[in-house]
Amino acid sequence: MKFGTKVIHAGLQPDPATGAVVTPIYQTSTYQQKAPGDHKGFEYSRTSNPTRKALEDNLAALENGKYGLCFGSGLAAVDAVLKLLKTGDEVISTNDLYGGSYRLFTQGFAQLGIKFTFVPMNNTIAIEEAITPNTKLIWVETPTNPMMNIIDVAAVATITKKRNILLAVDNTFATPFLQNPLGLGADIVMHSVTKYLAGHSDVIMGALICKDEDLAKRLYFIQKSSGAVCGPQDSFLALRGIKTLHLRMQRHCENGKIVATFLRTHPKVDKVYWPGFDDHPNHLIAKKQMRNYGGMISFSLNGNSKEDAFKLMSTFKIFTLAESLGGVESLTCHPATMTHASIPSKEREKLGIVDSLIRLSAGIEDVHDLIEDLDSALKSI
Ligand code: P1T
Repeated sequence: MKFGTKVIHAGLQPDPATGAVVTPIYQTSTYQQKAPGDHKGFEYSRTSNPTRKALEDNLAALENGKYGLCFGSGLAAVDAVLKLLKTGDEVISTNDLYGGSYRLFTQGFAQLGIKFTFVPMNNTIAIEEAITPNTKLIWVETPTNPMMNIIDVAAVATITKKRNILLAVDNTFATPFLQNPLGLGADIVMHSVTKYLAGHSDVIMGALICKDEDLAKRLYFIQKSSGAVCGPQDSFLALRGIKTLHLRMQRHCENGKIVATFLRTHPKVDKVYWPGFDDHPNHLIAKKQMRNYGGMISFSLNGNSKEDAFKLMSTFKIFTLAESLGGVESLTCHPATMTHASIPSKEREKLGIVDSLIRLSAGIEDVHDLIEDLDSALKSI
């Protein structure tokens, strides 16, 4: 099955009870048993729920995996991966990543005796040097949030496979429409379903997908034991959103390209970070492992003034100033004060998250309106 068919059909069947073509919202916490242990595969909705199961099977198919698990948020999915570890274990992570993941690592699991080392993941020597006998997990985000660096997943997988280290890839920015990390050698794919997958800025949800049965069993155990699952109504919304993922992603990519190209030629703009540019430092890796370059763009302003950045963002008429990304509507955010505030300012600056850095999520509106919005807001500063 091709991707555009899978989003609509994979893992989904007409409802066995009624023939309903659309997966119903099974708004139930529990299921009748004929005798203790004699049930139809569902016992209690923390463990499994038919609406959530349909979504989990659909996501597993989209990522060319075997097992899908959904959670109450993207961070709950990250949390479940980290619960595979124990005190004394070590994690090597991309140094440029979503601020909430960084906070969970450094202020959550580090307190429990798990050590985190952050390295620029395009430098395989830096990864090799950071590995110790206790390294159990490598955490990759690509494209990275917000600097749009691209990590060569296959190159990192060559390192992890040799040493029996788990490789998890946060595929939120790319989505399975643009890249499939399991095929590049990753063991676990993580998504903030909140973003492009659900796609309409109306759901908070996370997901994990893997191929290995033992790993899936360990993750299912964590999912049901910790209980950070999503509800049936949100599962329904995510399933509905995913049915148009391929169409939306096409438009996000087209609009992203036009927006990035416009910004690059603008005299008030300093740097534009978008992996589709030929001279993006990781463009060749992006070309190799992604099918297109997505709708996320970051840019900084000449003069690097925070006041100008704030003025610009509050002047926009269509780009809404808000956290999050990947919805049909265009959003903008100021990473240093919003999504990446938990990263110490010195670290942020080293990564390029400067005072005037602005992140855009190009939505699927008419691109002429997006360009006009950018143009008139840039004139105001
Ligand atoms: O918000 P939540 O569903 O818990 O997902 C967390 C998360 C994980 N990974 C990446 C790459 C993300 O971008 C996010 C959430 N990011 C934002 C809310 C944001 O505006 O960047």
